[in-house]
Amino acid sequence: MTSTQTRASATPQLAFPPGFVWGSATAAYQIEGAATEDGRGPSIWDTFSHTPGRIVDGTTGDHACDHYHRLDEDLDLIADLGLGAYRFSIAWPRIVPSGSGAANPAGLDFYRRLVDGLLERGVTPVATLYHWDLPQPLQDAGGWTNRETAHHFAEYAHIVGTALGDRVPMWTTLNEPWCSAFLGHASGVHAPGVTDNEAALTAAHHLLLAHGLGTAALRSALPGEASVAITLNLAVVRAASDSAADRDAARHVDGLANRLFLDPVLSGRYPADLLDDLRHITDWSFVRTGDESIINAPIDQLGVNYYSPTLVAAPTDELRARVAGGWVNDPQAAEGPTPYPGTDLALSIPQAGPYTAMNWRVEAPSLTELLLRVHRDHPDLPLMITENGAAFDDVVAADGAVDDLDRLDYLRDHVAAVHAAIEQGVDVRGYFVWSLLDNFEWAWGLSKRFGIVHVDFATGRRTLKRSAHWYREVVADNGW
Ligand code: IFM
Repeated sequence: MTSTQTRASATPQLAFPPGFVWGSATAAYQIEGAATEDGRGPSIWDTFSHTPGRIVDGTTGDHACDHYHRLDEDLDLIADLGLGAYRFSIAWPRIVPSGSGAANPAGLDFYRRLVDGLLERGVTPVATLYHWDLPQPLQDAGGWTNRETAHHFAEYAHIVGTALGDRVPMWTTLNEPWCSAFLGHASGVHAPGVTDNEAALTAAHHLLLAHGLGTAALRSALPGEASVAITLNLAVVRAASDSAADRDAARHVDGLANRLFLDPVLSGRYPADLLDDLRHITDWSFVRTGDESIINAPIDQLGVNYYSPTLVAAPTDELRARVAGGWVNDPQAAEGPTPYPGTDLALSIPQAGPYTAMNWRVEAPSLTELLLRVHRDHPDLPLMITENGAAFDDVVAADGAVDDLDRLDYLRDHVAAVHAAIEQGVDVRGYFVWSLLDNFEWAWGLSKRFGIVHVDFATGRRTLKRSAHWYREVVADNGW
């Protein structure tokens, strides 16, 4: 076996369309470190990670991968992998430390250096404006439950678009607003750690409003040819059985995970069934006349993040008791409220393996299924896989090598699943591995490794894992 063969090496050759974008992705709080340097203000993730008990291994993003100080080294790494594009996020608290008002020139300079460094190396920069690091002063004023936050986001988007618009061709407003809304405000396992279903639904709406207002603000600052997108973590939601109750549970969860975001962004209206499901939680009065049209601002493509399918059932007393007794794949989910408001209608239940180190089921064909579904519902919409990848418990050999065959197989099978969707007519323009580097995996801290590049968090040393060597060949060959 050569260094880049996989256990699935019998897979037939796959050629991707010319111009297919191969990249990798990261996010500011997860890699940058330098949390208090050059005028950066605190974000909700600084507050949350410094709160005892919030992060499984007690770590914070204060240093993470120290990317802020190792920028040139990481840029060389990106170039060495031959990536066509690199997706990074911009830390709002570096640009506007108090959340609103004047920009911090040192913060803009950092991203100028990053973008210029990519361009010099022939790599296309893909910028995400919001990957969860809300400036703490905005949280102190209500965060995403306060409508004003959406307007502040648009001001920030305009600042960044004006500063970097001449050199960044692809933009994403929000990364995974489902997580910000529901992990942040319903289950509370993410910052700001709120557990209030009405707050979660309010936050979801204001995040979507921020996307709409931010898209308009960006477009007013960007050259006409720049592409603007939103990235959603879409779900393949399956009913645990064919019973009417389980199918209804799956409808409800599909509404919260997918349609609550897809429908207003792409069609300008919230899904009626979901509005009805949740009237016992909220009267939706925070949705004002005209908001859905703002959210429906035209986008050039949709970013899709995908990891694993979801299985749901209507709760029975027996099921509730089993879940309360810890019968879940995700230990975090066992301990607190669910991220799905209205789960008197549905429960997320364990699935058969194989699993990643996150206990997420590995099932690559579900990505094809998801892409076909989005294409069926929105046939003219170009798609980009803005994240896909897996955490595994990597072993570093005595010579420093990381032979991460599980990750390599996961990536290979999911890239093949993207190819299968393209063959069936889905317009998928690119694929970004999550993640370039092992990094700060939110509530899991530094304990879960998603990188194709190993990071020794004590020394900062970067080592290409076997999956990175494999990916470099895939990028060079536009497939295999
Ligand atoms: O690490 C996260 C990323 O920040 C957002 N998408 C999912 C990844 C893995 O959990």
